[in-house]
Amino acid sequence: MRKIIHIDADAFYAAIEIRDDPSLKGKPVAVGGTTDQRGVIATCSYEARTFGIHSAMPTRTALKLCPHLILIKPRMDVYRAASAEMRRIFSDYTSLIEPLSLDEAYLDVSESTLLKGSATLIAEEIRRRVFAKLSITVSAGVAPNKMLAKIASDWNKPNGIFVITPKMVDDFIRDLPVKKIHGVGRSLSQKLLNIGVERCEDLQTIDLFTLTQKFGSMGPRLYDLCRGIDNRPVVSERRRKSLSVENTFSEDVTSLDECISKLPELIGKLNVRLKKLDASYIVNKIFVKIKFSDFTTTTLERQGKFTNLESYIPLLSEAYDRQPGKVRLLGVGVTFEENIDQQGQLHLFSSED
Ligand code: TTP
Ligand code: MG
Repeated sequence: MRKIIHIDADAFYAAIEIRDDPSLKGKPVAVGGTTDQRGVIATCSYEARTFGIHSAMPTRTALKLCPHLILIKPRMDVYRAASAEMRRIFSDYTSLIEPLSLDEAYLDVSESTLLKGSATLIAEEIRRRVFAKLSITVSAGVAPNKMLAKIASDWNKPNGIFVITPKMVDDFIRDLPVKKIHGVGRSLSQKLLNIGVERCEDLQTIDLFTLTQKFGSMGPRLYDLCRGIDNRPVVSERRRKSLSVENTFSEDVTSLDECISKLPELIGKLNVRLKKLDASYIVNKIFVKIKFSDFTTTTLERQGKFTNLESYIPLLSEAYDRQPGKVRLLGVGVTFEENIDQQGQLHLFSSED
């Protein structure tokens, strides 16, 4: 029997903003884009949620629901740093950590002997330590598998914990609405409702063959999940060594200037993907890759940490000059500092030094 903890910070981005500006405490606060057409809410405080505001809602709509909503621009660097701090705390209990996003992770503490091997005590201690270190609250779910742990962390949110012991699983799952299962979205839960299935107990009455006929590859998974069975392991994130974005053009690009004109879009995409990584990823080199029309490929890298146009243009010019001509594909990328462990600690000296 495994012991899995799911940790999920409460109103994460908003909580960080309120922490850094206590005058916001108790007020409806949202973090997100401005009111132009594309602006959406990333998240909001629980006070703002009472107005019906939620993640992914257009900012305009949110302001209609709550005209005195305090809107704050996201500060991703600060959120990433907080995320790395949280993971550092998790790593004191297990190395089996699977982050789902900046504020969410599964921990497999089955092998941990700390706190008498009690997953509940570990989860409580993690919640206390995150609050002491970061002044934000996280909720925790403790259960024998990932599916149940994730449901449990939501059960007493915010600032709560819920434990599903192996003995409780059968009773707990029976009453559970199927839409609470991670992966059962709105359309699937509607389909299930159409055949009279609302709770897991209802789903348990349908045999595996019928489920597979009706729901394809999701069938066997539903069969297990509605019985509280989920054997997916907690998989630690493999550390990336590099990150790049490339584009194969529908028509060859024929000059350096034209290549340069393709850079802003590529760099933009690269930066979007870089922002999603936690603060333990530190860029140490940037590179460009060119594939010419004869399929020969060249890459050129340079020490540097800035992923902007000014940094990439000289690199691209130099790489292009190696074989001026037609270009099929252009890529931009970065490599990361490698002497960093999963907890974001920099190890500059190896044991031989
Ligand atoms: P969530 O954990 O889904 O939300 P939350 O932490 O704000 O609130 P709670 O867990 O208490 O319900 O997401 C974590 C962060 O990810 C969130 O603070 C902002 C960001 N996010 C977005 O940018 N867009 C989104 O659509 C969602 C769901 C989250
Ligand atoms: Mg959260």
